[in-house]
Amino acid sequence: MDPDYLPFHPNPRKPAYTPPAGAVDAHCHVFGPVETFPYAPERKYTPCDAPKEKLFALRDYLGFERNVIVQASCHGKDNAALVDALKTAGDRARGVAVVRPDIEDSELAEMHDAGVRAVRFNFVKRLVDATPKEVFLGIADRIAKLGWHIVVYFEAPDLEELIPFLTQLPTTVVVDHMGRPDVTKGTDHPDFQRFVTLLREHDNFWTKVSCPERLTAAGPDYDDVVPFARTLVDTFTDRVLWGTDWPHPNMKSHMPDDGLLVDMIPKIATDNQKRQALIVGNPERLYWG
Ligand code: 0GY
Repeated sequence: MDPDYLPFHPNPRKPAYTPPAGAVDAHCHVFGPVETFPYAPERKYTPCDAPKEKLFALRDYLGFERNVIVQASCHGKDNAALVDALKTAGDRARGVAVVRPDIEDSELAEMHDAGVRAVRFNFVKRLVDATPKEVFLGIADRIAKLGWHIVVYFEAPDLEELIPFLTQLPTTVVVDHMGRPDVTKGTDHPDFQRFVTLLREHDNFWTKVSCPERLTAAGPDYDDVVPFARTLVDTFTDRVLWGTDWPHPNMKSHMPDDGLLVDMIPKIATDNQKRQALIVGNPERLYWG
């Protein structure tokens, strides 16, 4: 089965920046291998296999201790590859699953034992068919009882329409990739300011300052994305997470060097206290607390 985008970087550089003890890559994926964990028939793209062994080797190489592994749309609602990776990693990983509304309590309990602590609601139209809001609200009520939270993925132009729904959610809500701003418009643009206001007015909202490689217009070293990430880290220091997004599904323009991504951390979190919160304290509280 041929992947329909680029393979992940074969030999990322060793980052100059050394993460502190306990550092967490809070957004990454495992894909396949397809013979063991087939891709979902309803998927919108076919990824490159990105098995757990490669993820854990990259974690060690980049100087991280832990991962938060996020179920991506190419595996649909079959979380087998995710759960398998979590069981292998033990206390060194936590997971974010995508679940069916009729999932059994026993399945949720098994996922919890493996390390799942959140569900993901995906609103990106090129990645998934739409799910009715009532279905998401039903799932939200069930997982809230387990102490889990919700990760949401949408693009900036869709935020305005989503706010009434998002602000009903009963848990912590983590927004992937800074709500995907159009970085050519600048941090003052109403779309990004709407996102900042959402976080300011609702202290259950967090965000991942991740994916410069998707958001950039300039390309590596992604300096055009830094002001967005830095604004969020400066303003909401205790509610930000960082992740590589390895193996970078759907990246067609170029494949990022994961070492370069790690070297962005000091640019977006400009002192030790902010870096400690971003890559140790915040993920620790949310996923290991
Ligand atoms: C990401 C981003 C993407 C893919 C998915 O679930 C997914 O397939 O999240 C994307 O294509 O923007 O966070 O991995």
